[in-house]
Formats: sequence, C-alpha cells, structure tokens
Amino acid sequence: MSAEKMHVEHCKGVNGLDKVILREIRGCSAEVYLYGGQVTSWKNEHGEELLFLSSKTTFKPPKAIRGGIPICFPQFGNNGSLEQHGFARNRFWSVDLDPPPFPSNTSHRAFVDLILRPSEEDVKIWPHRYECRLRVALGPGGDLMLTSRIRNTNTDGKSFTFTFAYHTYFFVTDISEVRVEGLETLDYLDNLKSKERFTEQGDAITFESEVDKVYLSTPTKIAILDHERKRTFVLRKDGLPDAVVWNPWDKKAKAMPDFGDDEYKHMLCVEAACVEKPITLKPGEEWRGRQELSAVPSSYCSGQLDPRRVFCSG
Ligand code: TA6
Repeated sequence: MSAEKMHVEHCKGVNGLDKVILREIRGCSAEVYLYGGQVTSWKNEHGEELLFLSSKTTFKPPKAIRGGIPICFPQFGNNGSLEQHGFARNRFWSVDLDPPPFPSNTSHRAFVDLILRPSEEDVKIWPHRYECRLRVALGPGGDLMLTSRIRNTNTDGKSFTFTFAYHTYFFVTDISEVRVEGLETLDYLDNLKSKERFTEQGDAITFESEVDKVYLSTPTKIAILDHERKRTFVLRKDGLPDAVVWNPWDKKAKAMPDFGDDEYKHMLCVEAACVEKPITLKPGEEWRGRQELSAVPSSYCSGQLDPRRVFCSG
C-alpha cells in the first residue's frame, strides 16, 4: 500500500456507500462517509473505538446515520422551517479536489476535504447557493480535527442565515459514571422545558435522566471524563460559541427505531454548536468553524477543569 494510500484510502462502506479511511502511523484511524459528510469512526492507537455508532443505524439514505459526527446545517434542531437538524446530514457530499488554501499550515497527511453544494431540489427548500466545505484531519497523536468553511455564493445579492453543530456522539463506558467539566454556572436553554433559560449549578455535570440542553457562550475547551475507562475526551472549539449536551435516556431510546433500547448507557452527545446567535453571510462572505477532539488517559480529578490539568494523567 503506497504511503499516500496508507494515510487516505477511498473505498466502499456499508450498503456500498462511499467512505474514506484516514490512518496515522501509530495506528489511529478515522472513517468518513460521503453520505452526510459524516465521521462514523475514530479509533485510538490500540484500535479502540472512541465514537458511538448505533447498532440499529441503517446506512440507508435519506435516513441520517445514527452516531459518529453528523453535521447539522443549515439549521440546528427544530429552530426553523427546515427538517430537524437541516439537510446536510442526509445529502451526498463530494471529495473536494481543489479546496481553497487552508487557513493554518498543517503537517497532517491523513486528511480529506469534502464539499456540499445545493442541488436544484435543495434550492427549492432553502433558496440559497453556498459552498459548504469540511476538512477531516487525523493528527499524528490521534487527535481528530473537523474544520468547516461555509461560503455564500448567491449571485442575487441575498444574504443567508444559518445555525450549525457538530453533533458528536462520544462512546462512553457507563453514562452514570461520566462527568462533563467546563459548563458549570453557564446559562442554558432546556429543550425539555420549551427552551426555557436556566443557569447551571456550580458542579461538573453528571447524568441520571434524559438531558437535552444548549449551553450558551461556553469556554473553548470542554472535558468529558469517562471514569470507568479512566479516559478524558477534550473538545476544543473555535467559531462555535455554544455546546449542546444530549442523552435520550431509556424512554426516548425505546422510541427511536434506529437506536438500541440500552444504547443510551454508552453514548453522550456533546456538540460544538452555533445556535443562540445565528450566522448571517453576505454574498462572497465565508464563515469558519472548527472542533478538535482528543482522548487522553486520565485520572479522575473532579471539579477543577483547569486547562493545564486536563492532561493530569501523570
Ligand atoms: O442535539 C440534541 C437533539 O437536538 C435532541 O433534541 C434530539 O432530538 C437529538 O438532537 C437527536 O435528533 P435526531 O434528529 O438525530 O433524532
């Protein structure tokens, strides 16, 4: 296998859908489907899966893939007239063979550039022209970077407004042993209480029932501590001020046909998002959003999400 192919392999996945496998020297890997521009797997150097993918997901368009990192664009949730979470997650993206120069010079070799442009059908649903680019890169240390660039290419002088999220499904050992640090004392909109606004209590967030909250103007770094596995996921984000935290728990899990009844115990969505203040782009303008995920072995160090301490494993 050529060095190039070692890092980036274009192949067929479930149901013959096109996918790209990214690999790094130390054995880390990631998989991205062109359907939805969706990362469906991210593994560390031991081959351990770090993202949740439902055993019930169908990989049958137009149904969205349940798990990994769906892209919510041009609408997050039901905040608007479009279908839930917009339509980017159930469209076929293309490999972008000629992306504009990348803002930051990276030495990464395991990356792929994808692009989504509207079809004539899409323009009837959302009357705008755009280029929605996504770079998925796997760092030498196994970090997973997603960078989105959305450009308004309308020729009729019209601006457009959108909301956005990386709807990341983290794989966790036992949700009742998970803590999220970095969202303490922040305001949030509770989707279980008609989006009413509340303020989070001072401690790290733990889970004992359904949660569906949009945290507003969060720090750029959030930690998800999987105590059982002594693993901490660190989510760093840029251009995405909000963070959504979601677990359907038992009842919602049973109600979702593409989700196993007990699978809520092994997943948590923490989503870098732009929800509260939608983004408006004039023709020719471009927005950039980015998230970087890392998974580090960690010892449980409660209550002190000190950026320097996140890597407190010795
Ligand atoms: O991101 C949280 C959320 O908006 C929840 O309200 C829940 O609906 C979840 O997304 C999953 O949405 P989906 O359309 O994928 O079933």
